[in-house]
Amino acid sequence: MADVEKALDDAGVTNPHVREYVAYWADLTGAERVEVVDADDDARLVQEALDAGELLPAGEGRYYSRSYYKDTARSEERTIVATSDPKDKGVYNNWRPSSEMKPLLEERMRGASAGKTMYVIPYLMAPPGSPLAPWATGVELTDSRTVVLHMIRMSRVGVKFLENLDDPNMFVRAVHVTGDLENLGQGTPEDQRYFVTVADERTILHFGSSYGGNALLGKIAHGLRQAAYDGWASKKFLGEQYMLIGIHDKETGKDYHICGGFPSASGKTNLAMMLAPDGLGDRFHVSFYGDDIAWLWVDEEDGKLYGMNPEYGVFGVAKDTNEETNPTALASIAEGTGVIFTNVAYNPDTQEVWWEGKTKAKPADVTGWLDWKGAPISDRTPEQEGEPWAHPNSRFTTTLANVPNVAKDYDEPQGVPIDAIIFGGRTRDREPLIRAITDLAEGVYDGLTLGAEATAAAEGKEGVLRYDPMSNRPFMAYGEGDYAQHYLNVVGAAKEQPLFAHVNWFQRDPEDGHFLWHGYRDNLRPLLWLMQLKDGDVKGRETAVGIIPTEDELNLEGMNTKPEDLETILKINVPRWQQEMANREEHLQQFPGMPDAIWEAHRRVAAALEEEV
Ligand code: SPV
Ligand code: MN
Repeated sequence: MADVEKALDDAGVTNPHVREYVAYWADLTGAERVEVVDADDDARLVQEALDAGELLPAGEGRYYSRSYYKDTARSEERTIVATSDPKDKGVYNNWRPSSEMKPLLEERMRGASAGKTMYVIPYLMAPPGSPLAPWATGVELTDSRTVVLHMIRMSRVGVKFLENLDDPNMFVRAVHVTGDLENLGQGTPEDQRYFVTVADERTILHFGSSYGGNALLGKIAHGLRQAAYDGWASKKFLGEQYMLIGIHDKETGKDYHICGGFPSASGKTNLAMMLAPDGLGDRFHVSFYGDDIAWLWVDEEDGKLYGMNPEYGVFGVAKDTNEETNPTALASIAEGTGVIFTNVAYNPDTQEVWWEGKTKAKPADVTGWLDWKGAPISDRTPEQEGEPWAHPNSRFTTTLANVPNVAKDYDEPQGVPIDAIIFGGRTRDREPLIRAITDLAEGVYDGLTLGAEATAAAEGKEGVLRYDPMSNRPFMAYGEGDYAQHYLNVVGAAKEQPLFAHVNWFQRDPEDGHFLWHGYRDNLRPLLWLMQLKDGDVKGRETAVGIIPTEDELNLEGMNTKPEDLETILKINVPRWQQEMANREEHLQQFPGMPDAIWEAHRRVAAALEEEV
């Protein structure tokens, strides 16, 4: 058995609650060794992982890992929020009583780390000194070294984050046990996996996966589900799946900060890492704070709404990342960055990696290339020709500091004042390029009715949205009605209200299907308009669903958009919107206790649309 006391003593862990927690799980999981890790251990752990074949070299200071082929994504069906209060049950949180789930997880985890090392990862999901740090402290226990290496990139890791806690018992207990991946029946009726957040006990128990979102417990389970619950229980903050950027106007000296939620595959990471388009780069600088999570709160002293990214790195989708879509992401995974690639294609002879969309064409010479499962491309039969080389959910994991335009103050404890909260899906019609919303309840209503278009991948009827409220559908921790009220309360407490806006980069021509807006770096243009609106420098045009820019208000310098395309994306198709309103009503009706303010906002928008006919 592991000598837990010695491992904790050697690492200088004095907190008795942490010691007791580690000892309990070391005993239950049957781990052979216990090792407390610190970010400073990275180089040694990388070398150990290379020696063990868990990582493979992908050029200087770049690494490659492959996960078990049935373990490549988050599993929403197996993810559960458990508490002792049935009132916490929501539509999306898969609520179950904690009295049922805890014994079940303990049973799965008992003895499951036999022969393995249990790593103890003290972490902080916040810049050090943040007013939200008490909710950001956690200790992940994992039996996977690859998970440790990812956690070191994605969160701040070290024993020092456990020192001087106001309440020494206030840290998230996050237990990850990989399990026997080849015998877990992933995706079958006998699925053995469980990913449980026992939210009212601040305990996370994840069994049966070593893939990112299931295993990096600081990120999704703590950073989103637990944080959402804690923010509500404490009445102090929101934990949202938002990107966060800064815009600096060199002419006026002003700084703006915008955060926002986008359902998967709506370009959130590309937006977060965008640079100003060539024509505007002399005047505006865009800086990167985060691509996936923001915690928002109101400072009681100055009454401003603040936001910060609790993460320390980026766990980005590799597919389609290239010089046009995301040049800063490419720079952040260059040689020497310590990046870890997962499930992309790999060439052990040349140590190169490749994914669909990295370059227009696949590498012409297939010699040495292996697909994400490790099978040689040269062995493919003609029928396998069309199969992707990389898994569609293959990833790169790199620290924020590697992103060339990372904000200078990304690590500062005070966070940044939030000027606007934006939502955006991928919608082929109806949604204009941008519509600004000045009313809080209408903004929250807009977020609650956010969705992504049904595609072949996510089944549904074409043109009908798969609603993803606030892009939080997989991370909802408590009832949606309570969530809406809490959102109204937190943001409503700000002295200066942020603007809300809905954006859409994906409208298509109904005839030939071409995108009506170029997107990528040009997405800065509507955001600049939004900031001008905030400053009172433009007025826009009022519509039933918000304020939209007039054509001459948008700065299109250096861009050649066809006038007819521009006209389409700056207009409201009222009959199409009225159709959508009926779907929204049905969507909102499933949530008990939705605040009156949200229903009133819905009715106001519906009535305004009637008037616009
Ligand atoms: C997401 O799926 O939204 C992610 C990646 O950000 S994961 O950590 O896998 O959840
Ligand atoms: Mn995400």
